[in-house]
Amino acid sequence: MSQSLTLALSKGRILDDTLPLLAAAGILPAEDISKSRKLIFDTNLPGVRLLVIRATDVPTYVELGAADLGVSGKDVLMEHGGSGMYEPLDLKIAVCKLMTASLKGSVQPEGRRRVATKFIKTAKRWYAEQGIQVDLIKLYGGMELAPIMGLADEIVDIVDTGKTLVANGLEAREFIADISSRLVVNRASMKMKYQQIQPLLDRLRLAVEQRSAASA
Ligand code: PRT
Ligand code: MG
Repeated sequence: MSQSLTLALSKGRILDDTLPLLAAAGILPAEDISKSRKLIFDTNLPGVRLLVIRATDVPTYVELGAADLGVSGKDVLMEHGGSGMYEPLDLKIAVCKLMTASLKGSVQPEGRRRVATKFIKTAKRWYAEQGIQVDLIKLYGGMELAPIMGLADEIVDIVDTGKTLVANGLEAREFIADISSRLVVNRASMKMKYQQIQPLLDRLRLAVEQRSAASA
């Protein structure tokens, strides 16, 4: 008898890269996710369901067992900080870097630095490691605006091509972490549903390898 299996997917840009990987691993949504307002989707596999939710909510669903598996950005996982999950596979999608950035050519103040970010916990940890004293300012988006408006001396944000920074007169300064999306698995599910999860992991691992090989 096969048990049910629930995968929590991050909507937004990660989803576009996740669906081809799932397809290559043999999991197809029963309907077009992009054309639907639904949050739960059946798939071609009996008992396997997809949740399409806010990226920042994925670790919560997986850690608490409301989903067995999830796809989540490493930035989101670092910030969530939970321990109730395994992270068995780097999906190598939505690749980017977490960096600090400030106004082009600006010099950082001698004293405490004001840092705007949505990654408060990650930034707190990183600046402490560097021995830099900061006042953290929580923002929910558009971090680039903060140095321009004098709200902050520096930001911590995701950088991909760097075009957003340039367009706003900013420049990247320090590298904090390489980011990509990861498959996460609830610890209890890994034990209880190992028979179902293991083959899926194998197929996904293969799909990731084939994708890397194709783009190399
Ligand atoms: O919208 P919501 O609040 O639900 O979540 P979100 O905005 O975090 O979701 P979404 O769909 O934007 O996806 C974010 C996830 O994708 C992140 O958690 C990363 O793991 C990953 N990712 C990969 C990125 C980027 N690349 C990226 N370039 N997330 C954001 N960006 C943004 C960045 O914040 C900046 O504004 O793109 C801009 C920088 O891009 P470049 O190319 O100009 O450098
Ligand atoms: Mg967004």
